[in-house]
Amino acid sequence: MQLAVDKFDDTLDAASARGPRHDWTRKQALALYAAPFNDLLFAAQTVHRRNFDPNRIQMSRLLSIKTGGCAEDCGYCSQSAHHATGLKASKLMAVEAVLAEARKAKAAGATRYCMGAAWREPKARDMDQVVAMVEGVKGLGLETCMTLGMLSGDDAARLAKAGLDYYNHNIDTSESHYGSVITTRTFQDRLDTLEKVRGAGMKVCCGGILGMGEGREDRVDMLVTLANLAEHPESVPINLLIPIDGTPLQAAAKLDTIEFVRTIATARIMMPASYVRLSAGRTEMTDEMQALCFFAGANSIFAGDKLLTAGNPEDDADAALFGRLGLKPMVLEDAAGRGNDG
Ligand code: SAM
Ligand code: DTB
Ligand code: SF4
Repeated sequence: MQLAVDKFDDTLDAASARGPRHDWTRKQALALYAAPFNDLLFAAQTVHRRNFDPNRIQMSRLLSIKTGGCAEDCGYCSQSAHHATGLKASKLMAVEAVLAEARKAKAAGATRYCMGAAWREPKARDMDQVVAMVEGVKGLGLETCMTLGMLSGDDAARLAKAGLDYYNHNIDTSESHYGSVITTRTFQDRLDTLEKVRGAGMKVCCGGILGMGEGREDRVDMLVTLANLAEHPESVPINLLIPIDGTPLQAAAKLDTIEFVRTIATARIMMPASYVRLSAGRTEMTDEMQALCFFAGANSIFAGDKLLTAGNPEDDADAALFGRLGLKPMVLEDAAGRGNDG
């Protein structure tokens, strides 16, 4: 037993001595992921403390600026036009309406505002409106994030110029599981957009969803792809599938909680300076599960009672949880200079 622990310590020391790594093999990542749970969590918390204040959580707020009717067939999504989910589609919101929501989010303590659209990619005719949203939200003193689907190099450059700090574009799962979840685009399409986002100088928010019928090796492969990008994504959202009636994944088997926590801990170790976000699915998590995730290195959440179309814990519930755990929301000055988010 002791031998296993020593070997694990060696692996970790080797991992951290060379700084953030981009050359993970599946075997190395799987060895971390599958280590005795106490060793894994201790290591993840150690790495976390070297890079962040362990008791501060970054808070983002989400707004769906264009809901439903999406051309893509993502098997988990309420907004795909391919699935009969009963969701009412709506048009792109007016800029002023978005700014009114962003002001409320700021007053409620958010430091980052994330705007999502149910698009395969933005159309040329929508870009002026989207750019005005970025400029307006940025002008309120919030960090800006958007998720609009695939981007051309020109779109990415325009968004960056308007002041968009982050672009969210998830790889969602492993390359080998991808085709069982989405058929209207490829894993490579996602990587191509991520490169354009980087090329335009924006920060990357990229993660995935757990509990979509994938295996442990798929979860590990997803983390290997993220950690082996030329630069680690500054934010790594880890979503727990919210099963939506009418989608192909409506009856997916529930993921073991410990597997979820292992994924968070492994992400923390492999991408030591990234914000690891405990994202969708918190309404189904106990306080104890969320506490374990924070101990494992998650240091960001979506706050507010709505995600894009699905529910999220009420502010009161999060405030009570933070009180029990002695956690504090991060303010923008905390975020500057911590992690790789400087
Ligand atoms: N259309 C854009 C795109 O797909 O990139 C942006 C919006 S999309 C809803 C953003 C992300 O939300 C997805 O990539 C997926 O990871 C996550 N997501 C969507 N539906 C979900 C669900 N039911 N459960 C958990 N995560 C979900
Ligand atoms: C991410 O990884 N999760 C957020 C955000 N990026 C855009 C979205 C979660 C969506 C959950 C399902 C819904 O609200 O429809
Ligand atoms: Fe469209 Fe995004 Fe939903 Fe896929 S996840 S169907 S791209 S809104």
